[in-house]
Amino acid sequence: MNRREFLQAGAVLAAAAQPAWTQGGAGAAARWIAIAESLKPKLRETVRKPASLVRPVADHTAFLRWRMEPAGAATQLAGRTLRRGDSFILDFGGHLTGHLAFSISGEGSAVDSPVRLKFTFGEVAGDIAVPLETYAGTLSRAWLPEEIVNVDFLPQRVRLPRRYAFRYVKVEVMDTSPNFAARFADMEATALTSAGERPAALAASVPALLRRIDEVSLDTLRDCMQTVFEDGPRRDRRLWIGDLRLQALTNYVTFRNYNLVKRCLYLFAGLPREDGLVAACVYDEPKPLCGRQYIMDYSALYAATVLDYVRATRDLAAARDLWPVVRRQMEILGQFVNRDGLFVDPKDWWLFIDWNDDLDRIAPMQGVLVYCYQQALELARLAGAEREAADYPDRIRRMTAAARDAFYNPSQNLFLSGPARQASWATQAWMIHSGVASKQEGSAALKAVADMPDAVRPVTPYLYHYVVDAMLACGMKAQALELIQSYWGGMVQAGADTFWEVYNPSNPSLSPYQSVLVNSYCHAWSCTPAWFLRGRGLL
Ligand code: RAM
Repeated sequence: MNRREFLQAGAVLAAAAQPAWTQGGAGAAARWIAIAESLKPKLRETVRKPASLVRPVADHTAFLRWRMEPAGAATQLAGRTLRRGDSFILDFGGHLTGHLAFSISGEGSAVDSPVRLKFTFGEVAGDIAVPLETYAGTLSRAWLPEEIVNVDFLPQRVRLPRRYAFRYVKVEVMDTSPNFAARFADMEATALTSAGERPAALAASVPALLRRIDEVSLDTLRDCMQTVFEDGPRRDRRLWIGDLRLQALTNYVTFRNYNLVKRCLYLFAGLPREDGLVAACVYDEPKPLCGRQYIMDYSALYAATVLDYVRATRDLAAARDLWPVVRRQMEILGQFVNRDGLFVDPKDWWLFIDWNDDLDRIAPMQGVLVYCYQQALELARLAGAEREAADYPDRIRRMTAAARDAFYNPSQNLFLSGPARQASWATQAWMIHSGVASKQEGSAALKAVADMPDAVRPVTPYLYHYVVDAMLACGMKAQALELIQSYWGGMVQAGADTFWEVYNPSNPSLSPYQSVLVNSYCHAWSCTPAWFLRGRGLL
């Protein structure tokens, strides 16, 4: 079931745990957390100055319905005095994750009351233009990026303690004494990241749109790289397996912070459910904690994330260390495969795959499982533990054959999922990654599904990543490049400085949480064009 059905059914976030199990022997979890903590990075700080003053303008031709219009140079601010009710909006010229600081002084006969200021931070123009009071989404409103600050004594240098993800900041003087005005100076942000040296830009001979897509991917990844690979610095700020995998891949060909990946893998290993299942997400503040949400496809993809890391680094000690964790995932998830080799939805687990609620997840989940058994088998080889995975080849064969029987429709060149025989992009992609579809079948299926107006399409860059990657696996290089240009390029053309959590070109108000005000516009899982362009020979 998808997230909505899962919550409606009142299913507990933690599906019933199995008997306790200690992966890697007693004390392993504590040792793994200690390793993870020893790799906690010190963040790099960069001072960023605002580029200009701006004002939002409603624009029905803009994808997100708002744009910013110039309203003067940022330096004009120093010459302005602001009274009760006055406000201004600064544009930092690009996205950042960090803290805002400014100096404030007073002018007037007497400073007989504090100055009360309201700050609103925006990743996109609409965040500033639409009053946050209208928020009616399903996530806590405490995520909304606003802050009221009282400054008692002037002049003063003020640094906002809370970290924000933003390009724009609106400052309103809510109140102060009537015979007094405030003056702002030295507004600046300290941007934070654990990304190291930025890789060189793509060659000037690369088409401009692709170069911009690459740049935006790098900025997205940079701003999500904090003390863990966060899913989005605006909201959640958490380490999720699905996001981590895609960030880590991109990181291997860009910032190359291998230790940050290792830290994240060990955090998951050290914070499992009682039975050894890795959580879908973990927190690292105030201390490493298990997220206590479990997503079946994410637990499976832990195997792929570990294998990617070992391939990128040849860190065989980590392969040996983490193999028991991977093995345990496959053991737990294998219980949901019946004797015929078919995945059976237990109905009390969250299956993610994508945020599209209409998606039938049975065939994609089968594909994820087959793919992850293959990844786990390869990891077992590298860890010198192939004997412990002795039954995997047979499982993979059985599950592949069962998938072909259950899902393949040769007359339509398509793989269809569930009782309604649903055609979706997700199903074709995962049938390809798992090898259930041959190269020829896969490319025919991807072409067929693209020509079906009613086929269920992805709504997130996360699933589009797996579609582009599936195209490459079937030798469809030109189509892969085209999709990157139209999908990620579509966000660039809509003004994205960093790539978004959800993007459905035909629905600008799509939000998994029923309000775009809480959508994240710098989202980890959308950074992979840089990986495709730099690491997959797409250019
Ligand atoms: C979103 C998170 C994260 C993702 C989960 C499934 O809420 O932001 O990106 O991994 O959903």
